[in-house]
Amino acid sequence: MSNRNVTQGRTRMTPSEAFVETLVANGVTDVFGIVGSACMDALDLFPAAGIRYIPTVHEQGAGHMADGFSRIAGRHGVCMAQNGPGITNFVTAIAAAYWAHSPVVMITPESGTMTMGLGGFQETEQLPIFSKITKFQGHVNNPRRIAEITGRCFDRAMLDMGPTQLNIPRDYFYGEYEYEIPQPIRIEHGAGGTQALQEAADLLANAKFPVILSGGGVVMSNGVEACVKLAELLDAPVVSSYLHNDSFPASHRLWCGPLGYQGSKAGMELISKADVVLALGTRLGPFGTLPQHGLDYWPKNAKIIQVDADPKMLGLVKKISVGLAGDARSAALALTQQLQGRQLACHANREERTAQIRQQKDAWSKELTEWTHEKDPYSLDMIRNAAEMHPRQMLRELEKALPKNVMVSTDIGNICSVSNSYLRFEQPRSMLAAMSFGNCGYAFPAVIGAKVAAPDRPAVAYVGDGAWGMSFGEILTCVREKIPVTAVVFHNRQWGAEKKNQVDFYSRRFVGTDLENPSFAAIARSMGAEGIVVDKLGDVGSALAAACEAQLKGKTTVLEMMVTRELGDPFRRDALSMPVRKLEKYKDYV
Ligand SMILES: Cc1ncc(C[n+]2csc(CCOP(=O)(O)OP(=O)(O)O)c2C)c(N)n1
Ligand SMILES: [Mg+2]
Repeated sequence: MSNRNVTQGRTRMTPSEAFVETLVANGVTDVFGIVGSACMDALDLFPAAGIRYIPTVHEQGAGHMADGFSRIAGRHGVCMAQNGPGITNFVTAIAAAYWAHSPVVMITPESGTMTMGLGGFQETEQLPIFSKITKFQGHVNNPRRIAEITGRCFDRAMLDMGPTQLNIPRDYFYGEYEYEIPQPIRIEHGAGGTQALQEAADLLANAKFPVILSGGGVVMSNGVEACVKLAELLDAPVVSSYLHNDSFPASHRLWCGPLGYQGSKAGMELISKADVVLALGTRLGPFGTLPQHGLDYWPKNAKIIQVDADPKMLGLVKKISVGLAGDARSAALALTQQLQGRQLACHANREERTAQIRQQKDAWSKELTEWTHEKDPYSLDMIRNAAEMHPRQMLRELEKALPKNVMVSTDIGNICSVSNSYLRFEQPRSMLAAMSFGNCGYAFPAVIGAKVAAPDRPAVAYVGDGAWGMSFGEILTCVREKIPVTAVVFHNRQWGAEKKNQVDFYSRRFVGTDLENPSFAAIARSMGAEGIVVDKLGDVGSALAAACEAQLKGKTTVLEMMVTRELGDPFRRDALSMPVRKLEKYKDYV
């Protein structure tokens, strides 16, 4: 039997007890990691405190699971591991969480204070490694402060929306002291400056073609409804920021799809016409607004109103007219209130704008349906006589079969990126992606964490075969811990996204990009999951539906999708140059 009542008032207890009580005070129910002796004294108390400890295959997986958990639950994701190698295995996952603004608390026990610096067992300096990828690092410098500093790490992860590190010398779990378990401090972000709100409202009131760019901050602040209200008041088209496709309901007449890599042409066409853009809850990261589909769509002469909870993001990447340091939801509500009952310039051309939205959306939808395969020379060569499915057609079938309240995570790869055009959601906290850190191997562990946060929702990961090699070990976690999810693996026998660069810039000289794979379905079955090979378009929808159904019975399924080697547009056309060779021996490598 567990007891979730937190000890009140100053009480004598051990540091392990104070630490665990502080986790409970912060609502922690699940911790991901791999056991180690360094924190075992505290771990021993988890069951009694009502905390589930979920052992993973790799600490990177645990970090991504904590990240996925936090994004779906809207509260902390927690991971913990052994000092030294267990902690260094967290690096990639914490960097991803940092750029995704996920409130992950990473607990890093470190070597004991009496041997530190002597180069003993599993010793490394654990704070510098994470100094640039955490919002706050709490180091317990005295066991009497373990509750205080643990509490602060939880407070700061929410306040600054990002990962924090709780570093505890392993000998500081022992002893006996007086503690008061701190109450969590949760600070409400306001709507932004009064004058800035006034200026923003004036800009919107006078705008002839306002467009709302709805970002991750809208999801994180539970602000989708507020964003919908404001959009309806203005009748403004709404585009989502890159990989935040769940920041506006896709069935809404004002929804125009995501911007950025493999995003919606309709959204891009419409924002290019804007005279005022309200960038709501987005840092306007540089990758998210790169030209796409041959469209350099960012409206350079438009007035930009940017709302971000982190004031340092305001005007950092794009020139802005007004900056609101505030919460996306509060800002949307405040702007709606200010604009209600006011004369709005955009109401004069409402019909014309509504027609444009409809026309752009219809055109893009038609184009997507007709875009059955890639048409560049390499892709045409690859699909000649190929029996496998075209990735785009397969993605369209998946899109149609995704259950209504599904959570989808996507990895980094060519097909995963193309899927951006085929992922629409009705509710927030539904899409998980590796975001701007862009690490392969993210999607599968992230969706496992998501499933722990929302066991009743279907959970689906889209993963390329290369990235799958990095992450499929976590099937064991699904099976051992009974966390049923569905992995859709795009088997194209290549590190496709990188191969695309070799096609475009290196005359199809393929170095390190071809993959020979075993049967991923058979591997899944040998690990205790279900494994299904799908090689016909007609089977895609039913296979996905069955796999989602199987989650209800506790079954994890790997769908191995046999697809051609064709490739969509590359990630970084902006960042590569045609090769130049000066030495005779390399002269042919152009
Ligand atoms: C950890 C990591 N290593 C390397 C890369 C570089 N990279 C980006 S996409 C990609 C290829 C992905 O291949 P796959 O998962 O098979 O998907 P595909 O592109 O074939 O659809 C690689 C290697 C990366 N993003 N992350
Ligand atoms: Mg691949």
